[in-house]
Amino acid sequence: AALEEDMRAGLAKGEFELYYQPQVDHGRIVGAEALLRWHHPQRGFVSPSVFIPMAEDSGQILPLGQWVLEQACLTLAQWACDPQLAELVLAVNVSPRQFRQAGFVQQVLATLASTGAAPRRLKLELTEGLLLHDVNESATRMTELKSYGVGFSLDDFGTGYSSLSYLKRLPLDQLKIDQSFVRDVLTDPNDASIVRTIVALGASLGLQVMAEGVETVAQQEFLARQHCYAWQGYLLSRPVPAEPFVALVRGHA
Ligand code: G
Ligand code: G
Ligand code: MN
Ligand code: NA
Repeated sequence: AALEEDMRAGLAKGEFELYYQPQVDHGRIVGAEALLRWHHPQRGFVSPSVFIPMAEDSGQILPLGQWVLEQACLTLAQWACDPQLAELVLAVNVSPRQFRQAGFVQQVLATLASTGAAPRRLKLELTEGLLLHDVNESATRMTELKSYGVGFSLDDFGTGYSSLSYLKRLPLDQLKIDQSFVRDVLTDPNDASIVRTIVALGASLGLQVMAEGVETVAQQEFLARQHCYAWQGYLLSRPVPAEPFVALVRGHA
């Protein structure tokens, strides 16, 4: 409860910050995933794996998620002024409660409009559990946002229900292979099979497949042999604040 109170106050006091982890396709940085960080004045750095579930339970995820969306869109609007950054796509994690709240679509559209961010540069990362809660309602919300150009990625793919019939009913753009499969892809034949299967599934459904948690050149080369050229992971960079991220893009070009 104390930490929940601190979250509410911390948002007002500017203790939260967006970090950016580069996403690569065919060797070029094509965008980033925005990842929330909390610098607590007494506890120091608090991990999102601790405070996001708490925020989801308490409902604090609604203002927090809205803050993330707004920061991400402000960042996109800034990048749009710089030719080296203007084409980057920013992926934002959306929590179940946030996605399901009444008016979510209007909130995203209003945030895009007020910040001047281009909808095409925004990608929302959703999870299977969130989408399957009510597939028809999910499809309706996604289709509306998609008509403006917003993209959709299915995060942590392979860890959820693996009921595949819903995939073709949802206007997704991308599957993200969960990092648990990438971690042992070179040593665990099951994980290697799962990765191959997801890549083939993406190809046959016309979805881009992105691997996450790539830490070694050998993992990246395995993925490339499966014709998976989109990835993110510590091999290139950990999530970093906006300035070093921009420096990384400029240095990488
Ligand atoms: O960097 P990592 O430790 O950043 O993130 C841990 C978990 O927190 C991941 O599951 C990630 O998706 C989640 N997370 C990070 N930032 C956000 C955010 O802005 N919104 C939501 N809903 N989840 C986030
Ligand atoms: O649940 P989601 O996929 O949004 O969370 C992404 C999480 O993965 C974040 O905590 C992020 O910091 C972490 N992450 C990103 N790249 C790597 C990596 O190469 N290795 C590991 N172990 N974690 C990573
Ligand atoms: Mn994610
Ligand atoms: Na993930």
